[in-house]
Amino acid sequence: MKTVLITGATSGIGEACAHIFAENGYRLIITGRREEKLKQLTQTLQTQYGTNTLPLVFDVTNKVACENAITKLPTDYQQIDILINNAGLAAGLNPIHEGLHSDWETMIDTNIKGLLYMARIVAPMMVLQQAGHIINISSIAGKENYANGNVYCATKHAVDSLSQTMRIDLLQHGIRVTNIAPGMVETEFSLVRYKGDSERAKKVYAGLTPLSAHDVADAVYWAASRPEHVNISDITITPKAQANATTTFRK
Ligand code: NDP
Ligand code: 8X3
Repeated sequence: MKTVLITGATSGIGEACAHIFAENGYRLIITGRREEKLKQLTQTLQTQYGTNTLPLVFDVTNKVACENAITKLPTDYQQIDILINNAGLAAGLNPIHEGLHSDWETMIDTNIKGLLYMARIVAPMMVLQQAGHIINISSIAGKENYANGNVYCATKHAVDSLSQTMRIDLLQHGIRVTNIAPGMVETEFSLVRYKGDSERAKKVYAGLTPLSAHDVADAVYWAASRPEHVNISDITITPKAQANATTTFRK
């Protein structure tokens, strides 16, 4: 049985990935900061699919917490076959001259440093195995830029770049690296970006059908389930109503 570690599984894309991998017979390590949500998901996965799930509560911005969680895994969970670096967020949407330092730090610490901490802990385990798959959830904001997206876009460009360089560094160790770049996905993302303003969050998706978290999880699972000799480098996935980061068709 293969093991997948999913960061940020308490909602959205990470939670949908947990379902699809559980449904397909994987053993799961799910992480996030919200303990209650992780507990509930563990229970649901057990009930729906009979999945062995290890919930780990930690903040990916805390390097020591990441290390403590992953270096003390129970024996059954020590061989990680797939790491899905999904935990991430946007905080605020301000022009650069009005940006909040605290928002910038949160995004840089989570989207770049958190992803790096996890890769730095898990990649050596995969190197020992001479096998593994790292799937980084970047964004269309890692391919293009949009007004007021400044630091969020920069963090996702960093993820895109790291996916490319990880692929080079890990090539000789038989480790696959995939970058996933979704467009608009209706999750808690906009609610988090707008700090709980649900009306503003809802407007992001008004007049179009956004991707669901499941749509993205489906692409993640497809990349993970290709034959061993195949590496899917990069997937950009948008709703039909979104042509690029800034062009949408709304009815
Ligand atoms: P959600 O807000 O629904 O989920 C984000 C997840 O990340 C949560 O499980 C949250 O868990 C976790 N997370 C955030 N910060 C931390 C942290 N410091 N430590 C641990 N976990 C953390 O959003 P999405 O599912 O949409 O986002 C998932 C990824 O997809 C992100 O990287 C996002 O940038 C990316 N993305 C999203 C798009 C969208 O339109 N929704 C489009 C393109 C990319 P908890 O709060 O419990 O810690
Ligand atoms: C989330 C999608 O377009 O808001 O990464 O940046 S977008």
